[in-house]
Amino acid sequence: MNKSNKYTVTAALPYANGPIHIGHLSGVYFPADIFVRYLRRKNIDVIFICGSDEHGVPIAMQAKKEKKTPQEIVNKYHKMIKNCFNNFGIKFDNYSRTSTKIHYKMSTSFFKKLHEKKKIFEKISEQYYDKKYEQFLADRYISGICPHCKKEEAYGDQCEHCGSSLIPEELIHPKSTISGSLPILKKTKHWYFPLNKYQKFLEKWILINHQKDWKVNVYGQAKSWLDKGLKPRAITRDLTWGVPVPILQEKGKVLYVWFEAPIGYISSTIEWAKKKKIDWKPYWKDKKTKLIQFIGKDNIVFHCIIFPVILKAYDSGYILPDKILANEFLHLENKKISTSKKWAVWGHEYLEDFPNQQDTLRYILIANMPEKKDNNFNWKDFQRRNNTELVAILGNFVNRSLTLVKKYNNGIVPHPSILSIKDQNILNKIKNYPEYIGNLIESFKFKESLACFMNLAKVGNKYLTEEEPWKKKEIKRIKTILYVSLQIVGMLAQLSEPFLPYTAKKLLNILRIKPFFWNKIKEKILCPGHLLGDNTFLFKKITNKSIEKQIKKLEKNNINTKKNSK
Ligand code: B3M
Ligand code: ZN
Repeated sequence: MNKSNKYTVTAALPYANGPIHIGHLSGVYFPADIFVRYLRRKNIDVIFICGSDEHGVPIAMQAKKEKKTPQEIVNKYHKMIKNCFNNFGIKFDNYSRTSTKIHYKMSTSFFKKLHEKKKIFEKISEQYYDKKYEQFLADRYISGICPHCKKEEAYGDQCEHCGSSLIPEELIHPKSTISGSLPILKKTKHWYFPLNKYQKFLEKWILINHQKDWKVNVYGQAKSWLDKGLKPRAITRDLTWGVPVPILQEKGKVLYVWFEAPIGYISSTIEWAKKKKIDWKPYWKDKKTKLIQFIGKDNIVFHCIIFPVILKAYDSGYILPDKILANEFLHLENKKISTSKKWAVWGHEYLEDFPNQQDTLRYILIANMPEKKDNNFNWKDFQRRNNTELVAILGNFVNRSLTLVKKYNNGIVPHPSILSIKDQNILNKIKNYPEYIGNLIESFKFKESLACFMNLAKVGNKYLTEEEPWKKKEIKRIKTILYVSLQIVGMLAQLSEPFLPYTAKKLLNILRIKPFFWNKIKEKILCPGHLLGDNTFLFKKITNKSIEKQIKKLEKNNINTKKNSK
């Protein structure tokens, strides 16, 4: 990683149609936050960009469900989502929303320029229409049998069962999701982006340039799209909620949310740069800048195929993503997470029940991150990992070390005497951890990087248990052991931030040290003679009672939603 290069890191813009749950956190936002926190600690010029996606059918549908206006819905959830990220320590440089003026300006300027330069074309076609509601049925307004997996209730844009991207015409036995009735066909005019014209360009960029350095799931999906051959795709919709198509006088046509939302990354950057009074362009147009995008698995084609060619067609020097990272799905108690079925753990509710235990959830979700395959979250495992790993290993080691230093050396880092071979080995070994962990984070192996961090805590815990300083007669030896232990504690304090930012802060405070730049973390973190601060517990045990409460809550939600759907 070259220090002079800038990084623009984006995280998928969540739809402002519901609160954030553990699936979002483990799939997109925690990995992105680890990566960015690490880059910041490397003193790299990085911006972390996100915002709420406030348009599209999902918003309009939620509004109908809650009997509110779409505007009320996005206001409500934008606030909730923003708070949730904030409360979990996900530190964006800018968290915007796609209803801002600047976003309207940016997204319409993209459309206008593509239109002027004839990079898009218009076409009249017959599309499904709900006669009762007098509405065209795009995307999630229409459902039917998936032509690929044959499961029912596939949407007009995607089958949630097999993940295929669809267009309404492909659905078998389509029906309106608003009225349940059979749709009729009606003529309408739309603008299309000729993806097919960019087939060659994408093949070179993805299949040749990125075959090796993109994640298998991302590369695989992009390749399968290219293998099937790209077709023109509509970039407008007959809807009233969204960014109006700029070249039209009449109302009722808006930009397709997947055309406009990714431009939101740029709008959010501009908003940030304005506040900072700096130039946004180097973050999007400097060839040396790396654009890294963290997204959900169901957003892959939009980020690998559609957004890049829109940037390319717009032709004003935008960089293309260097990496697009998507995880697989996280399940909850072995069942698919579902907001509508209330089968989820929501971030804000978690914090009500486990206040100040953000890092516990961060830890468990990173440790179970579905990096290569789907993974599962269950409450018993959550409790077990908290109690046997965070409390019993990391917390216990730190606490024992500090208590002993208080007892034997008044809370002052002792001077070591003669180091045993084991002591030396440990001191030598720990100085490699910043690099080990750093390399894993740079390769987007977040689970492994956390395991490596925990391994360091295990090394410390084992050392202290084996050396048993409390049983030693010679104070010199006791102090030497405590010196070595404290170096491990110091290293843990320096390295914990990307994963456990709240714990890192506590630990640095207890030790009365500042965070070092990652490359400057040396083996001697705590110098002899340094006075440590007051010890506090880092983690709390999680009781059976609190876990049973969570399990009951899930079951109750589940029963209620089953009843309601009957
Ligand atoms: N809002 C999809 C989602 O929340 C979508 C991502 C947009 S990224 C530009 O799953
Ligand atoms: Zn399917």
